[in-house]
This record gives sequence, C-alpha cells and structure tokens, in this order.
Amino acid sequence: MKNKLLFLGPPGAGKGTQANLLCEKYGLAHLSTGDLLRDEVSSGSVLGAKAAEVMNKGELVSDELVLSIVEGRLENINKGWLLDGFPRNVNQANSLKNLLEKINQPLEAVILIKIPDDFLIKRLLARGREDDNKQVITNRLKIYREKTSPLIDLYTNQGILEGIDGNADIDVVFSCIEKALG
Ligand code: B4P
Repeated sequence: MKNKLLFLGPPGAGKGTQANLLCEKYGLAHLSTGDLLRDEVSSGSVLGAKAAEVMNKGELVSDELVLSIVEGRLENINKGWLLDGFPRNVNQANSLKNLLEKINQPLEAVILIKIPDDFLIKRLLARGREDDNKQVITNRLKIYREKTSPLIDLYTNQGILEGIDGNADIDVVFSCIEKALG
C-alpha cells in the first residue's frame, strides 16, 4: 500500500477521523498540523497564544510557524507517514515539495475527501470545538476555497490525487480510502 500520504479536504470533511483509523491500522506516523497547533496552544506558550487567536477566527496560522512544526518531525520519521491538514496553501505545498526532495521521500498519494458545505456545517456545529461556531466555520470554508482548493489542481496535474466521497458512514469512507491506496 502507498504509505507517503496527504489528506486534503474542507474543514469537517473527516480528515482527522480517517487519518486516525488509517495510521492505527497501518502503523503510519500521523502528522496533523491542527492537533500539533492545539498542543502548542495547551502548552500555554507565547507562540500558542498567538496561534489560538488566529485559529479562533478560522484563519490560517502563519506558514513560518506551521513549517517549523512540520519540518523537524518529518525528517525524523523512518516509516510511512500521513500529513493531515498540511499543506493548506500553495506556499506550504512548495515548502513541502522542497522538504520531501531533501529527505528523498516523494509523496505517493493525495486523498481528497469531498463533502457538500451543508453537511460540513452540521458536523462541525455538532462537534462544538472552540473554532466550531457558525461565523468561524463560514470563514474557514471561505479560506479553504481561496487558499487550499488550488492544491486540488496542483496534485491532480501530478497524477497523484484520488477523490473520495466523504458523505457516508465512517467505515464506508475508510474502505474507499483503503481501496484508493491499493
Ligand atoms: P484541523 O484541525 O485540521 O481541523 P478541520 O479541518 O476543521 O477538521 P477535519 O477535516 O480533520 O474533521 P474531523 O475528522 O475532525 O484545523 C483547525 C484549524 O487549525 C484551522 O482552521 C487553522 O486555523 C489551523 N491549521 C491547521 N493546519 C494548518 C496549516 N497547515 N496552516 C495554517 N493553519 C493551520 O471531523 C469533524 C467532525 O465530523 C467530527 O466531529 C467527526 O466525528 C465528524 N465526522 C467525521 N467523519 C464523519 C462521517 N463520515 N460521518 C459523520 N460524522 C463524521
């Protein structure tokens, strides 16, 4: 099975949910920038406080901070890995490309989890995390469309993107992802 992976999709598509399942089953390292940023926030550091302010508005945290978090970790992984929520814009995608060239571990597959906005909003409101209120969710969707969705064309053109219907039961979505990764 392909094991150098990236999950792409709008907020609430189920990237974190599916990433946990896949990493547990196949022993992959799970690198979720959302989780790592939330850890930084919980640590009470100055950087964390800055990140919290941005996240609670539904904006993207600075590329500099996100890259510093990802870089050290990716370099130290000796098994397959799954990037969840990173990259989220073209600049981050370019940095990732350079980093993967440096460590000689090319990306093998990008899974795009697709789901209509109405369902996303319902799911996120039900989850109720600090950044899961109507106004912030609307902003997160807008940022996704503006900044993250150009990555769909980028990876489609590289021939490594697989689209999955995320509007189904968790185990059904999981089977589709496993099938796509061969
Ligand atoms: P993330 O933590 O990445 O979270 P997300 O995109 O909102 O959610 P995800 O798609 O993982 O959904 P989940 O499985 O949890 O980002 C949060 C914030 O961090 C961003 O807004 C940004 O500020 C910052 N950030 C993160 N990465 C960054 C980066 N690279 N650069 C800059 N800033 C960055 O599922 C959502 C809910 O749906 C859950 O309650 C789940 O139980 C439910 N669910 C999942 N699958 C389901 C299914 N099939 N059916 C029904 N419910 C389902």
